[in-house]
Amino acid sequence: MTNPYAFTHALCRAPAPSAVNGIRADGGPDPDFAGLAAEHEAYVATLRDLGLSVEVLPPLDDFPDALFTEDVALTFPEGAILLRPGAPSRAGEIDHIREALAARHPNLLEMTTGHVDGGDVLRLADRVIIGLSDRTDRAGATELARLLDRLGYRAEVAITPAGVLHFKTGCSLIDGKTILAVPAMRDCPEFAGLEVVLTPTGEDGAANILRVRDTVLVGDRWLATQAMLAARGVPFRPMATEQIARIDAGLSCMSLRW
Ligand code: CIR
Repeated sequence: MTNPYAFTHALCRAPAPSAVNGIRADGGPDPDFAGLAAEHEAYVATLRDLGLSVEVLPPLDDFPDALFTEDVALTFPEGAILLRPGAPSRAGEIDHIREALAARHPNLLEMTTGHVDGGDVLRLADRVIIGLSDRTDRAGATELARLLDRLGYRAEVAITPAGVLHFKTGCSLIDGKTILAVPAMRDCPEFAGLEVVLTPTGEDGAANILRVRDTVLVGDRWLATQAMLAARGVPFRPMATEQIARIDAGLSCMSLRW
């Protein structure tokens, strides 16, 4: 059993101006670039304030979604795995992060078949859950489970509900034994043995919190979720996410952590 959020390092990527063209499922309005960049800067500053050593890679204008480094790799103290993102426009991102990862993780493994987005991978204390989704297919999950085994991690494959972009769009760790989940994921069989706390009514968008050491980062407009965390005695920091949410992202997406 290892603590899945005792991070010391993070790898981020600055947003390029093209981030305003990032993928979104509902075809909603573009984010405001200055606002999005400010949200990213505040996020990096917060990770540093929580004690992490954070490196920020240069922006990639050819890849509007490249600021979401979480989707292209998995990082652990024992090594890292380069993934194969499921959106065609994001596939080339891995060629721009391979070198940076290899420099930080000498034990760098690489998927060679199927597709997995890191947003579909939830690390628990004793195992890793891979959620099948529109981005993560069975072949990719099988390949990733094989690579995770080489790093000493057991994997389980779960189903992401239809309409939820990534597995972690709908659930995240509050602590090692407690999951925050949207109601559509309350009966996920892989959560057996864990306490599942549901997002309050109207706050499905809050589910992508990020636990970093003793603190939970949570979207600043999710007041009922914040009240729930406060009632549970969980230290939290409200973060602005309005602009990144316009391109379907939340708080875990903007970093790789180990
Ligand atoms: C995408 O659709 O790929 C980006 N616009 C959002 C990625 C969010 N990443 C994540 O949930 N891990």
